[in-house]
Amino acid sequence: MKGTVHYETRGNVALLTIDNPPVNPLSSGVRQGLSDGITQALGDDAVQAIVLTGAGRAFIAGADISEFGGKAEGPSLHDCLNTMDASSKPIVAAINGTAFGGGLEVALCCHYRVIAPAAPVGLPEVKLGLLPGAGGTQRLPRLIGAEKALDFILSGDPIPGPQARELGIADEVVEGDIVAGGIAFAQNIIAQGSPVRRIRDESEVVARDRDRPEIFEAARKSSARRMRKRFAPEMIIQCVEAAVNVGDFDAGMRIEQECFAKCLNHPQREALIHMFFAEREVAKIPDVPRDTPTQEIKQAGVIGCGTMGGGISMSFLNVGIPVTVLEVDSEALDRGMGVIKRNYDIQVQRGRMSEAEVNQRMSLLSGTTDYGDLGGADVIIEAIYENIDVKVEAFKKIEAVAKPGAILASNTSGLDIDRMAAATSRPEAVIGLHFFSPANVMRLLEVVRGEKTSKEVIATSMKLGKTLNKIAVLSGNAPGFIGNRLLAGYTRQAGEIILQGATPYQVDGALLQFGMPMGPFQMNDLVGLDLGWRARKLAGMKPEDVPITARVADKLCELERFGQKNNRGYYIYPEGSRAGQADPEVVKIVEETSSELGITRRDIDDDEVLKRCLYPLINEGARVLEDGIAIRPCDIDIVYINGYGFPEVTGGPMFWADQQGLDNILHDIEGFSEEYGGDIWKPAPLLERLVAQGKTFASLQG
Ligand code: 3H9
Repeated sequence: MKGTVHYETRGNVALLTIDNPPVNPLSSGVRQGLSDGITQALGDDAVQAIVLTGAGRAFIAGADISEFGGKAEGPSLHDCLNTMDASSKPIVAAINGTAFGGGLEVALCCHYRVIAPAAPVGLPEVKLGLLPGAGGTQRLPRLIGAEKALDFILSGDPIPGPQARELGIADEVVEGDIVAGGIAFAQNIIAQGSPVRRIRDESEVVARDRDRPEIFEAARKSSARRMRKRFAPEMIIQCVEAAVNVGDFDAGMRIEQECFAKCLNHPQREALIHMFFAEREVAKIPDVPRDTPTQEIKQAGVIGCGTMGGGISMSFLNVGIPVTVLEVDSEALDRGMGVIKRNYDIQVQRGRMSEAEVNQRMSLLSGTTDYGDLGGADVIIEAIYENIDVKVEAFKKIEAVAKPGAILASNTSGLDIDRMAAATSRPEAVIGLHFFSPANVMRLLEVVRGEKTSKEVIATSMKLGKTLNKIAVLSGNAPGFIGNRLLAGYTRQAGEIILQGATPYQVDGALLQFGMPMGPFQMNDLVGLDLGWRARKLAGMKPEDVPITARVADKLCELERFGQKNNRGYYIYPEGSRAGQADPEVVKIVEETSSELGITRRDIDDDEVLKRCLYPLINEGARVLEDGIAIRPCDIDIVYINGYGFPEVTGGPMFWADQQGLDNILHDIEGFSEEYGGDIWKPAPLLERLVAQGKTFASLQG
C-alpha cells in the first residue's frame, strides 16, 4: 500500500500526520492509516481531540489520480470520511500546505480548520474532468453558500490561507508552527467544551439559497462560455443544486456519487488526467538527468521589439526578470516599448493589474540600439525576421557581446538552429526558444536542442520555461520543429478541401464543432493573408508557381482583403468586431479558382473535413516520433493543446488517435493516399507498425 499516516499523542491530543511524498495524495496506505488512526484515537480515553496534518509541503494533494480507472486497495475515501463523521471527539485539520480536491474535502469533514498563510486550498477536480466527489459539493455550499461554492468549484483555482479564512473555509490562520497552532486550537476547544461541529448538519446557509434559481442559471451560462464542451461543470451544478434543494445530506451525497461516477467514466476525464501526467512528463528528458546543473537567469536580452520580441520581453518582466530590448533604431524601439506599455495599460483598464504593478514592470525594461548593452544578459533571445541569413548575422553579433556562459537563443518557429550555432564559436550555448504569439499569454515554449547544445543549457532552458509560467517541451532540430511541422498538413488539407467542394465556412464550422477555438480560415484572417502573399511577391514567384492552396488567399489579397487587420479577408468583420461574417463573394472566388484549376466540386461532409484536417497531424506526429524529434507522444499532445488550440478534452492529437483506434485511422489514411496521393497521405511506418502489432501510441510512453 502506498503512503502512511503517523500516529502520536501530544498530551490529550492525538496527532495524525499524513506521509506520502512528495504531495501526500490519498493513496491506499493513507486511507488505511487515516481510518486506523481515527479509530485508535477514538478508542483511547486519554485522547480528547484529534489534529490532522500533512508531512512536508502539502496537507493532502487530493485523491491519488493514478488510481482512477483501476482497482483500488484498502478502505475507500468515503469509508474514512464516515469514520471521521461518526467521531465524538473534535477533529481539527491543521492545513500546513496544499489542500486540494479530496484533501480539502477531508479538511471539510473535520470539525474545525486552521491554516498556514501560504497554504493553498482548492477543488481543482473540474480541471481533471471530475467533481469533488468526497462530499465537497455538499459540504462547501452548507459552509459558504451555493453561489460562492459554485464559483470556487467551477473555477478549480486555489486560494491562499487568509482568503480561505475570509471565505469561511478556515476558522483561523496560524502564523508560525501550524502543528503547534492546531494543537493549541484543539486544546482551546476541549477547554471550552465546544461541540463537535459537523458541516453535514448545517442547513441554515443552503436554506437561504433555496429560492434563488438564478444562481444556477448564472453558473450554467458562465460555464458554457468558459468551459465549452466540458462535461463536468453541469454535473457540478446539479450536485450543488441538490445540496440546496434536496436538503437531506445523505441524499445529496448519493447524487454526488452518481454524478462523480458519470464523470469518472467519461472519456474527457481520461483525456484530462492524461494531460495532467503529460504536463509533468514533458519535463523529463531521458539524457538530461534531473540533477543536471542549471544557471540562474537574472537578466535577459531580447533582440527585436515587434510582436514577438515585445511579448517575450513581457513574459520576463511579468516574473520580475529585467530585460534589455534591442531595436534597429530609436524610432522602432520607441514604438515597440510603447506597445508593451499599452498592453499593460489595457490590463489596468480591465482591472487585472494596478498602476503600481505596471510601473514596477516597466522599470525593469530598458531599450537600446547597441548590441554592446546586451553584455550583462544571462540569456539573449533573437526575435527578428524569419530569414536564416538574417538570423545567422544576428548570431555573429550576439556572440561578440554575450558574456561567457550566456545562453544564446533564437525564437525561430522552424529554422535550422545548427546553422545559427555554427555562426558562433560556442554552439553548445545555442538553443531554440520558440514562443507562441502572443508570447506573454500563450503557455507553450518549444525548446529546440541543436546538435551541440549542452545539457546544462537544455536543463536551464526547461527550467526557465517553468519560471516564465510556461510549459516547456523539448524538440529536436528539424524544419518546423514539432508544432509547425505537424501544422503544415492541417492547413494544406483545409486549402485543398475548399477547392474540392467545401466552403471555408464549412471547414471552420466543422473544426469549431470539434472544439478548436477557431478554424483554419479564421486563423488565416487573424494572422493576415498578406504575409504569404507579400513574401511570394518579394521572391518573384510566378502566378503558376503559387501552390494551389494559396491561390484563393492571393486573390483575396489582390482585392485588398488582408484579414482582420482591414476588416475583410475570408470573412467580413463589421467595424470593431472580431466575429467574422460569411461572404458569398468569397465563395464565388473559391468556386472560380476550382474551375480554373479544372477541379470538379462535390459535396464534402463534415466527417471528411475532420478526417482530412486531423489525420495528417497523426501521420506526421508518428514520423516526428520515429525521427526522434519529439521524445514521447504526450510531448506532441502538450504542444498541440498549448500552442495550437487543440481541444484539451481530447487529450491531444496522439491520445485522441489512440481513442479513435489507430487501425481505423490507418485505414482512412490508406484510402486518402489512394485517392489523393502525395507524401502527406503516405502512411507513416511507425503507424503501420503499431497497427500491425495491435499497439497504441500510449505503448511508446514507457
Ligand atoms: C480528487 O481529489 C477527487 C476527489 O474529489 C474525490 C475522490 C473520491 N495523485 O505537480 P508536481 C504527483 S481528484 C497522484 O510536479 P508541484 C505528480 O504526478 C485530485 N499523484 O509538484 C508528480 O509526480 P512525478 C484533485 C500526484 O509541487 C509529483 O506528485 N487534486 C497527485 O509543482 C509532484 O507533483 C489535484 O488535482 C495526485 N493527486 O505541485 C491536485 N498530485 O514527480 C493535482 C501530484 O512522478 N496536483 N502528484 O512527476 C497538483 O495540482 C500539483 O501536483 C500540486 C504540487 C500543486 C499538488
